[in-house]
Amino acid sequence: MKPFDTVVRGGTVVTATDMMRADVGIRGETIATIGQGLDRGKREINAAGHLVMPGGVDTHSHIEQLAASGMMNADTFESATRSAAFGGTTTVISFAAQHVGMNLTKVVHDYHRLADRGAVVDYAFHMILADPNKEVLSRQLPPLVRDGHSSIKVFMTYDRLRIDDEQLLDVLAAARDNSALVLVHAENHGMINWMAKRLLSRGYTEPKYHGIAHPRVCESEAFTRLIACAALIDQPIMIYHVSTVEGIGVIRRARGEGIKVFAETCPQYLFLTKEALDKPGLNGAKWICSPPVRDAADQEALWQALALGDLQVISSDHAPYAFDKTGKLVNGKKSNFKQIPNGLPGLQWRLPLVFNEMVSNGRFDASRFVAWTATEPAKVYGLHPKKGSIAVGADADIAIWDPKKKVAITDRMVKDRSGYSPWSGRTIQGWPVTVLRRGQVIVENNDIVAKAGSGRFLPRSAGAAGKPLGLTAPEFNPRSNFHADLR
Ligand code: DUC
Ligand code: ZN
Ligand code: ZN
Repeated sequence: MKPFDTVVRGGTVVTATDMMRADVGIRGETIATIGQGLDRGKREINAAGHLVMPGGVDTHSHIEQLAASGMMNADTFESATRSAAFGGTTTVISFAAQHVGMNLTKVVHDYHRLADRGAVVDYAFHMILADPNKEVLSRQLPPLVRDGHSSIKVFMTYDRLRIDDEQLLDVLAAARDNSALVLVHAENHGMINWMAKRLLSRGYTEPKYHGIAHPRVCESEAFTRLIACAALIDQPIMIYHVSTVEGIGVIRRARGEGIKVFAETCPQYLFLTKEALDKPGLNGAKWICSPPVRDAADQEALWQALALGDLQVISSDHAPYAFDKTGKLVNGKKSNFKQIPNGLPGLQWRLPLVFNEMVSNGRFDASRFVAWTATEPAKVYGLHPKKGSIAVGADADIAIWDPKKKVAITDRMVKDRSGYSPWSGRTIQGWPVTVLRRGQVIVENNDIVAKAGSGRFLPRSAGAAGKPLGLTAPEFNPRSNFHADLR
């Protein structure tokens, strides 16, 4: 038998279902053996006292992306994925963002070029469709899905990106025809703009009013409409960044009725409340994201929804903007909340924050942590079993966590290009001290040692999550629609 290239020895291996004292033997890029007393490897990593977990899978991150505001966000693929690796994440899915008038094939090609030269962790793309016309849906989309871009993201709000209900139905139908999952930013656009105008016209311009401009009901209303559209087409959907009790209620009811709805939330909704935006001057801009952060009762409801399986994934929604004129303050120091780009940096912080709450504070256990941050996202998006678990034959993407290490978060620690952490001032316990990507150590001794461009594209098919239920709405059934052929 060939010797192991690397043995991670003496740690506690954690999967989404089990925890066991075991060594992990790696040959080449994959996990060859999990067991006790493995033969020596060419390289030995002592994991005694540490947790040996799959590298995180972050399936919602905006990288080097032209955003809704028309601006580029702060990161390059290199800076974003270095920050991800430093925080224990070894796979990211970011976006290839089509804006109105753009050719989708070219868009996807261009994002590939950026990732190919910069990424230090493995990556895939969701395709954002802002202009789902006939040419895009019938000619450009099918070969792109076949090439491994098996998820389509759409927005129900944001002036430059949003699609209306008719376009949403077109996208859902095209996704069904091509076996792709549909991911949605679901908020009621009209309510947001109406509220914003009312606030601004009365002089309420500060960052804290951003949250007030996104009434809670704009989430549950959009979820309801979205789910009705998805059920009509029988197309599975993923609802992004759930933030409210009411939104959870809509998802729970739909899932209870057997509709195929997946959903995620993010650390900002689990750990922040709207008071975070109530800072002097424009300082609250650092915490402006959409949907906005809400209240303590929403946080509890989100944890409960995760526990009950109504939400399956915790992603970062990484969308970094520096707190200066290249980012949050692009419209000057007198900006109103509508003029501030939306988004928080998150790739570096997602896992440590969630680990701190779930494992160190004892809210759940390490297996659940692995499930919601690695295994489930990998399954939903067609990356499992290659990614998202410690298993024989899987890619050797491993984060070795010191569960005792205390870290006081400061802006100086930031590896992305936002220049600040929304979490500065918090102390957390637990940190991924050593990170391997496909068998290669990419983080050790507080240092990132991966080369730009060493990350690899991960073509995916939609897998079980994207498979329609096979339920036909009466209007599509020739037996109850006067024999019309509508499929
Ligand atoms: N909201 C989004 O929909 N995308 C990026 C960041 C944000 O706050
Ligand atoms: Zn969004
Ligand atoms: Zn997003």
